[in-house]
Amino acid sequence: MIDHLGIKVRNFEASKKFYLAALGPLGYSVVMEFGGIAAGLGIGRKPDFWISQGEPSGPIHLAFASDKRAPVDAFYKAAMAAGAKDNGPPGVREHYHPNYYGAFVFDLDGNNIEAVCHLPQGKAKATAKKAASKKAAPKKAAPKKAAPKKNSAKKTAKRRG
Ligand SMILES: N[C@@H](CCC(=O)N[C@@H](CS)C(=O)NCC(=O)O)C(=O)O
Repeated sequence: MIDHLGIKVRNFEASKKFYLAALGPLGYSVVMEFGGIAAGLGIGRKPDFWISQGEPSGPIHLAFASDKRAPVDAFYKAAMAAGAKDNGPPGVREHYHPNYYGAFVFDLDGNNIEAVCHLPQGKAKATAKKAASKKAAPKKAAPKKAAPKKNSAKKTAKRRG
């Protein structure tokens, strides 16, 4: 499992603004920042995507996962409004698999950035509902079996004898 990934960006502040806008719909924010030259973005408190000032080593392809399709649409819209170049609007890419719903943009340095949902439409909602109902009504613990009475076998044996 990949823990985190970092890329160099030519203009740190511009790219920070870009990624905040583009990844906001996926739940990302800036979690850590160092001296205005490096920032770690993530969902919650753990950064898994870092940008730092420097010369990009070459265009990379990076995909961010979403468990719903709507955030993929929102990612594309936000990224385009924040200065991205189009590399493929939101939609199913059946050549990867029948439920591969992705959107592709080129970021400010020409990296191919994607948001992708692998779940069939409607499935994510159903899964979320299931999880919520499990939380609301946790399974009751199975009742404990009554402990056998001590020496009951012996007593029975005595009575018989
Ligand atoms: N314009 C294409 C972009 C597809 C794309 O970039 N796919 C990724 C794999 S999911 C890829 O080929 N990456 C290789 C690269 O960027 O060099 C689309 O809209 O489907």
